[in-house]
Amino acid sequence: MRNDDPRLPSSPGFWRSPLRGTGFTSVLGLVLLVGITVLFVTGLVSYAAYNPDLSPVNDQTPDKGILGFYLFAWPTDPHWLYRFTQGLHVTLGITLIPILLAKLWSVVPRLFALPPARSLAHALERLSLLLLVGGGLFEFTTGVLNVQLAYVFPGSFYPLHFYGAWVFFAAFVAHAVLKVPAALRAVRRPGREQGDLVSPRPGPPTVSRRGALWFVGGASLLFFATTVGQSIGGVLRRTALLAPHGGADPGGGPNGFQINKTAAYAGIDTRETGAEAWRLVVTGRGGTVRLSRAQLLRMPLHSSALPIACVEGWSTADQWWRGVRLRDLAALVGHDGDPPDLFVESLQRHGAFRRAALRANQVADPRSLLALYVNGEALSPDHGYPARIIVPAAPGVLNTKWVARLTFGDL
Ligand code: HEM
Ligand SMILES: Nc1nc2c(c(=O)[nH]1)N[C@H]1C(S)=C(S)[C@@H](COP(=O)(O)O)O[C@H]1N2
Ligand SMILES: [Mo]
Repeated sequence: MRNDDPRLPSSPGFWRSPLRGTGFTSVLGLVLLVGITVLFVTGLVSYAAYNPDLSPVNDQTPDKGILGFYLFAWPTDPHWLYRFTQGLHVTLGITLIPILLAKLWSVVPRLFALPPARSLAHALERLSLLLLVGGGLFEFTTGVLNVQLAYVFPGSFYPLHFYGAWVFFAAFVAHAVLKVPAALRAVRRPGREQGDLVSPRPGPPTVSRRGALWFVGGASLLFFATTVGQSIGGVLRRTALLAPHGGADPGGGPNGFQINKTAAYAGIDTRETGAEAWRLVVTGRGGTVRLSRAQLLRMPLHSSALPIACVEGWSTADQWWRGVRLRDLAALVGHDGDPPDLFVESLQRHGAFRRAALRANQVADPRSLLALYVNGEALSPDHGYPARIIVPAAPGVLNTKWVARLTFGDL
């Protein structure tokens, strides 16, 4: 049932670009081989950073089952760890988009080839390609939408992107095992294009293969240059033209750094955060204490220079936080020495990030604070006044703002 009518995409003669061939596909494929492997690894690592096995409030994918086999206690060193892994994940993902699209363009004639299946083996192979192409487009689309629109799929983004990653990567590994030998052969012996992808009736060239690769690489570089500033922060944030905009304007001064959700958005009323009304309720095996901000300020205060690093890929440079050590608060309610896990609750009544669980190693770190000041000034309402959590190396989600209650104990 071979189709020879060049007006139909199932005919090889329909595809006329003289660029197509194993060599062009292989260069792009080898770049993706490295890039997508790094994406997969940083993705899994960033998932581990939530300590999703610690508490259901940290995890949006409770049915992860054996896919959570590799989870470990997320470390607190180096203090920029999540800033690095998640910045790399998001920036690299965006940078690879032009290469992925070019790779798909280079093999698109194959997707239309008829008959759909010549044998059972061929049918299975095409099914795996469906998972590869569909899975790839799905992972890139859900990733970009989440970064750009800030959690478009509330609650469902994590499971979709997480399970999708495993399906996609399984198909990717199978494809790489089959194609890497041919790809290496093709790039070692450049020259005339070979293989079934070469058009039987090529049109006149409008660009050389080298020119086309420069074009794709240039597009990638442009995506990189207009994204990476959001992970560096400070003035370079303004170069991140592709990063999400239109969020709250943090203004200048000590509190003048990126704001995720404003106090108004979170429904925080200034009447609840004033000196009269606000009390921090701390509970542990030794009982419960209620502390005003003034009482907290009379405890030993410590400083740590730590960034905020969001899952969306943006992060701030180190900010100078000052407040009470979490382990000192643990000691206050009967946990001297080795502090246990910690369950944190915000004044905020609705929304996914009003609660978080921290693991014992995070509580024990002397840089982990209930912060009262940032950069020498009281926290602004949008950065969590009267008090917020700040923990080294952790994702922003664990840095709960407008803290109302701390419960120490093994989770
Ligand atoms: C997101 C990742 C990728 C997608 C969506 C993708 C998709 C495809 C598709 C649909 C085909 C055509 C079907 C076939 O020939 O079996 C193909 C062919 C090919 N791919 Fe990939 N691929 C990806 C990654 C890679 C990687 C990592 C390599 C590694 C070198 C690679 C090398 C090749 C080669 C050499 C061919 C055959 C070209 C020819 O027959 O002339 N691909 N790819
Ligand atoms: N109560 C509460 N705390 C919160 C959030 C929230 O929505 N509510 N957002 C979290 C997220 S996702 C991030 S990235 C950081 C951002 O902190 P910032 O707004 O001070 O930069 O706060 C975290 N703490
Ligand atoms: Mo975040």
